Amino acid sequence: MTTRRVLVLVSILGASLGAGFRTPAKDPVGPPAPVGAVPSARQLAWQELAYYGFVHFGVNTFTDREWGVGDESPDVFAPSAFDARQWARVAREAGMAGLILTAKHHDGFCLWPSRLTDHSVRYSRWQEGRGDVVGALADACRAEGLRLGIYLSPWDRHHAEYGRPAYLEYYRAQLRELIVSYGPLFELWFDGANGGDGYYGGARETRRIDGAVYYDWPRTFGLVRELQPQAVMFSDAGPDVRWVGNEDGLGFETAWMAIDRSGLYPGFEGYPRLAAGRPDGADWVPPEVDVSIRPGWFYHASEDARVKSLAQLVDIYYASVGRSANLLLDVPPDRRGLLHETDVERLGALRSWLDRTFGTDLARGAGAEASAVRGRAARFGAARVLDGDSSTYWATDDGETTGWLELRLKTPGRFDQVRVREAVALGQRVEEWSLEAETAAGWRTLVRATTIGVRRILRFEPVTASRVRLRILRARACPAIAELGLFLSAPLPLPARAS
Ligand code: FUL
Repeated sequence: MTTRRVLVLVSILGASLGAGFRTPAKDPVGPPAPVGAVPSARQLAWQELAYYGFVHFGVNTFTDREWGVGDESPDVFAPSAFDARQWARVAREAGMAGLILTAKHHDGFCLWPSRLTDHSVRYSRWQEGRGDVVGALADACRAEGLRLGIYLSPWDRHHAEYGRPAYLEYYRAQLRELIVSYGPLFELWFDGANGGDGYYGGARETRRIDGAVYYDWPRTFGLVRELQPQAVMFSDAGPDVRWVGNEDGLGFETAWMAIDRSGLYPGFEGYPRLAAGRPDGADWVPPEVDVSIRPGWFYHASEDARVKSLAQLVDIYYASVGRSANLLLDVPPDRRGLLHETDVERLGALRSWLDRTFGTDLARGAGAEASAVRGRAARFGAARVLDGDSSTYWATDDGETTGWLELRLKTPGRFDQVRVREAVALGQRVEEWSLEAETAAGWRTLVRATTIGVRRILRFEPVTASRVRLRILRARACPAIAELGLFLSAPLPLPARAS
């Protein structure tokens, strides 16, 4: 036996003997009690996705509209080089976790060969009626390792029975068709828009519905829960994910994951006023930021020169993912049925910028200590914010709602942003915090902010330091901080100067 092997054996024996003789250390405290509303397992999983894509595609792509009237002939839908695999490949390369497709927009045209209507790809000359956009995208997502989500517009400007009970039977049957035919879905998207007028089977009139009662949402939500229990459902009213209240890519600086769902429904008037959430809201319903890479949701050749710049996309990333929301970025396929070259280039530029910025966490390998540690237990120690595991955390004792956590970098690092995450399984706790660094000129406050939530990323002037302190200034209960990272922005190309 080599000396090394003997040493290993001795140390194993020693460890097991030691364990046998020692009185097991009593864990003096358990985890902090949750505060307020807490996420479900499906919400916790969804929150980790952070960034995925929206695909608006349908008759509008060919009529150059944003809202189709509902009288479009199925033959209008005629992509010349349809390739859902290209969408999925681009999305994967862009770092997106999945794609959500408008299986049916307000015009009522179905992108899958539904058995319930003649207003679908089945009645189109495209692929001799054998085409199935939803099926093709489901296959493409599976092949590229992406998740699939479905947008099924409740408002249907084609259907003759819209506004009456018979339409609801149809809507739920459509939903059932989709959720049993295309494998697991990660998100169902229930839009709240309703403009009133439409084709409605030829009636061409205005139909007003009472959004609070007409759709009987609890039944629809129940159907999804029953058949796709892992899927989250989005609407102004959740139940799992809520609208952020604008289409500009802007999350809230002070963002609470909880709201009061009671009385809300998709299309609730005045919803944007409630969109920031409330610290003591009864229901955990985190926000999703939906925004398009172009001015419109659908493709319009006239907007080819108005694809958002890398700098705009970067700002949107910070204002959404950086403010405790998920980012749903729309990239609409063109009339070929392909994502346009400009959009593809821009998504790639964003991915590479994000990789270069967040690829190196300057806090990795740092020493960590805190003003106090819950029960002095290692499992709640300061080092937990550096272990890359969002389920472990630094916490203080009950009632200790302020404190600091200091990182000592091995060598001074230059950084201009911080990413902080709370252990949100225990509810959202922090109300105010700051970040300080010891610079050549002494300790300086780099940033001061309110909520953290799932993740908060804040930028500031670049600084070089080796000691950095996260200060919790106010919290609803003892803080539980899951992760803390420091990063330096990759350079952004200068905007092209107008000639
Ligand atoms: C809105 C719709 O009216 C738009 O057409 C688009 O689908 C957007 C994402 O939601 O409410």
